[in-house]
Amino acid sequence: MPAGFNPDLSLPTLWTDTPNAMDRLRGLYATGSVDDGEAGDLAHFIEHGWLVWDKAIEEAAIDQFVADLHNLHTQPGYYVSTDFAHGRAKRLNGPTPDRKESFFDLYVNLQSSRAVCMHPRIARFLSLVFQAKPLAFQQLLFQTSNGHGWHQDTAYVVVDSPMLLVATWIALEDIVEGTGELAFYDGSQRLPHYIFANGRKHYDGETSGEQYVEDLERECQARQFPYRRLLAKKGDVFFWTADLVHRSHPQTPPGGRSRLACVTHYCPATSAPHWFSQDDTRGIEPYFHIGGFASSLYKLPNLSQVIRPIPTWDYYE
Ligand SMILES: O=C(O)CCC(=O)C(=O)O
Ligand SMILES: [Fe+2]
Repeated sequence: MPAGFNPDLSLPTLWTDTPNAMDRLRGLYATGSVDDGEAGDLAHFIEHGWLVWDKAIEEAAIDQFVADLHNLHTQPGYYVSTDFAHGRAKRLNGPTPDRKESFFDLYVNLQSSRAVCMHPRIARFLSLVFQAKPLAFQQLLFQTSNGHGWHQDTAYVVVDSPMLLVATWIALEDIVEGTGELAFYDGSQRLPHYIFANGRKHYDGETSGEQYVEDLERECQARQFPYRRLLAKKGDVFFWTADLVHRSHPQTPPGGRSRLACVTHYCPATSAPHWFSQDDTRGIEPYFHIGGFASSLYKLPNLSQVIRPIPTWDYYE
């Protein structure tokens, strides 16, 4: 079967993505499981597929994270980044500062990353959505926009139960229009499931990237989902659910300007990222009883010291 939308398919989802989610929310509210503010946040998340909190992360926490980011080069070989400079997938960091590439899973070695992406307020909201504690399992620290085209994270961020996924996008500076700000189609989490030629929701490596992008955009426009751009301020937190269609808004010249943001993907701790099938990356590091961390790049649990990534053939020094 060629890739495309399948209106007949139904998969287990977060309760917030079920058709009767508002009834379920009424139950949580009536029994005192959520307060007024949380009920409002959940209602917005249910209806729109996203939620934004203004200035939810304390300035000092963000500043510490950014300071640590600018010091990564003092520990060469400990951090994994993209390698757009050489047209490759990944590299280990070197001894000189890098202000362009995106860094993966900084929560493994930086307490300042954990404090931001597993902020107690974030962990609490995710626990309500998951009805389990959150497991953060994939993070990208963007220094500039990578120019991602339209996608749903379910295509690239793979959980054993694919719809049990939420992400945050946390602004580490005031985001300037034209620098590739996050953009999304409001309500697009309600599209029918997009199924690749492999019969799954994750990208099959065969369908052309352009076709996928065009299919998503055409369907969102046909349904008249409003197009929105996130001009976030430092400390703002944006949540989105598994299938919300989003991208980097195209940059205006000059490209490559700073757009400091931390994106983290979470699943309920009762689920598992697909790579838990490999023994050496299956570990979970608990975090103050509010959540946990896993990483496909490092062997956890071990947050008591700074650790190196598991060596693989596809890193370049
Ligand atoms: O920050 C962006 O522009 C998009 C990031 C994204 O889509 C992701 O990491 O899932
Ligand atoms: Fe994404």
